[in-house]
Amino acid sequence: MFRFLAKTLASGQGTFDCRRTFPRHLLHRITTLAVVAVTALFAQLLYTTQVKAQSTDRPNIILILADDQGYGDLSCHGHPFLKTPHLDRLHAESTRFNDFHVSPTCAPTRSALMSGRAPFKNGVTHTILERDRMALTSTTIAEVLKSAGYTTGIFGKWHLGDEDAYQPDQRGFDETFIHGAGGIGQNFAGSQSDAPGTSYFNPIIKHNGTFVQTEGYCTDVFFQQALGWIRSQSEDETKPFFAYIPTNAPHAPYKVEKRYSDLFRDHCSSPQSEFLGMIVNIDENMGRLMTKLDEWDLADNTLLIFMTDNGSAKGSKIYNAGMNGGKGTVHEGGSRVPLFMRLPGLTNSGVDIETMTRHVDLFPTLAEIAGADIPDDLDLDGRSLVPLIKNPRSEWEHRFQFFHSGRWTKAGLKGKFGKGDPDPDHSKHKNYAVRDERWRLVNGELYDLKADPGETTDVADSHPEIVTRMLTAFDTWWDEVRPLMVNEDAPLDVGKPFRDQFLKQKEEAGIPRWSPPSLD
Ligand SMILES: [Ca+2]
Repeated sequence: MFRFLAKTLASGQGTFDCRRTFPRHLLHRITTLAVVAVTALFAQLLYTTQVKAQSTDRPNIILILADDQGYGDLSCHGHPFLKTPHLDRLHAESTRFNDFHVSPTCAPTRSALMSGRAPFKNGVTHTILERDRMALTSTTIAEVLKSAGYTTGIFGKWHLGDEDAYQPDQRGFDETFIHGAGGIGQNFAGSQSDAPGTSYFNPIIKHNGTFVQTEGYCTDVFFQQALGWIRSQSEDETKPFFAYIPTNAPHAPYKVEKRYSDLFRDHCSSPQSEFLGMIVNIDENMGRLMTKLDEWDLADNTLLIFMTDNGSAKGSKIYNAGMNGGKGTVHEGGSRVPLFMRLPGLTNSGVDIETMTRHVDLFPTLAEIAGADIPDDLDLDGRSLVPLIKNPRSEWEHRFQFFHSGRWTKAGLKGKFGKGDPDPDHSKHKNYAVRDERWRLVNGELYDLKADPGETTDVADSHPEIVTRMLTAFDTWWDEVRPLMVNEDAPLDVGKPFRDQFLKQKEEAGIPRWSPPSLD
């Protein structure tokens, strides 16, 4: 019926014939029916478009951040014997940022990711000694996403301050399931000290302010909890979620079930075999996550991101994808890490973006994808990656990126962290780097990455004008960040919140067992 009417309307000849053959009242009736049908068709089309727009306007966001896994620690990046089939699948289905850089160590990268600003501007100049605390004036991406209606959760490592005011529940996260800084079971001068007796197996976790005794391997526990939360959030289709899953693995100490490290018995010795085994376990959890997203019909409306927080801690000497340096260094291998992004309808499978990008870019990127307004007074350091995602060859204005390992001495402290010169300005030209699309200036040495990606030959003497331009930009940057290092003189006698709260709860109420959410 509808096809006939559409055909009749579309054909001038048909309409003319109708006028000649059909009585007027019948012709009028057919025309009315046709108008109603076409209107209904347009309404249906409009509705379909609106539904589709709604589902991609505010996609769910899942951000996986592995700890200390480098660019080379993946089979899709050419590793000679490590197999990561699930991350390889995500790599194949993603837009890949192949020249993506973070900071040389942990807390600095996390602060940049959360705030969209250079780590030093958040006061984060170290991973310990209260210098991991992200300034309370910083606004987090979780807060911005919440303003756009997102529900937010963190599952794993926060490492931006253990004191209550610095904890993620005060920084925009609705659901928190975390261990203490810097890593599971760690203990340093200052507030850092995880719950006593915790470990990579059966870790004690602070879940929304209450300590629970979990059962299982740390990475498995974080993914299990995150997946349960994702599933419960997905029941409300009107409210998108942001799940941040920063794993503690494969950070030291290198503890993992023997069946994982045994995979590498013929290739390398301990602790490299455990390190790679921890990555295999992460890969399995990535597989479980992607399977569940498919099963729960969430994959099409979820931005899935995988990245890591610094260069490889234990893998760079086995395979480093041709780069120089690993975790903690300001060479390429210290900061260049994987970044895979998958959101059907926005990203495309197997697309490579070679433009240099940075951790601070993710804040404006996620805000744009989520349709969240960034407050006017936020002075962000990054740029949205959306134009590059839409067109990998889009115009991209030249910019310098700056790297500094920080970690200078704490004045008055006994032991190795108190030895040396505590003045940050005296460390300005130690362990720094400046990058643009072609060059990397590393502690005064200049490398032409186009010709020499492995940074083997210093060409500073041949290009003094490039060195001068990069050093001038670095001076300007240092002058900008230096006044914002608010944690330099932070007192260390502030108690140990994780330890103290755990002991208090144990005494008063006991430590309940964790109830793993069912995923079936
Ligand atoms: Ca790390």
